[in-house]
Amino acid sequence: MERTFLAIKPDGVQRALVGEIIRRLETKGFTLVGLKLVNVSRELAEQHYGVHKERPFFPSLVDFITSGPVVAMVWEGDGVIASARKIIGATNPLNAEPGTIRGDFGINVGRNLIHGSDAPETATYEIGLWFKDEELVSWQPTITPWLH
Ligand code: ABT
Ligand code: MG
Repeated sequence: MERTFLAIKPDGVQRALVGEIIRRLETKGFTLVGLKLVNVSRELAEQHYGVHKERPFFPSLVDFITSGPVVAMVWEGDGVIASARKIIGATNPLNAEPGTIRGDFGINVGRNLIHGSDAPETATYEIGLWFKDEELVSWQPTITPWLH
């Protein structure tokens, strides 16, 4: 079953959007298999955003993601990687459609509330970077199995 890594960034936590964001993924029908609140080290931030190392915004990106607690999550379900990206919306919240998380709650590209893996390879890399195997819980909803 497909899995993706999602992280509610420090701005999402500070704006009290944790419940709202989790609700949107839960009610869509995806299954939460990993969840923790993390104070992100610079080392973890630099590994997570390694692909952006040469970009001018890299230092401020690392400063931001290490500035406060982050809610790290792994979600499971058919097509969850692409679907979560749709639910999240465009990188720049000003371009994100209403109805998406960024479209409904954000205006600043440097404060875009939530991260979502962008492809199967990045999902595998990011899940392994943020979670130990024993922190992930495999389970099957039995009440609404048709959702999954
Ligand atoms: P993430 O889910 O955080 O990876 O965002 P997304 O995949 O939608 O967009 P990318 B391109 O990966 O952006 C990573 C972070 O860099 C910030 N950013 C990006 C800027 O601040 N300025 C820019 O010009 C670009 C392209 C936005 C993302 N995170 N934050 N916060
Ligand atoms: Mg990205």
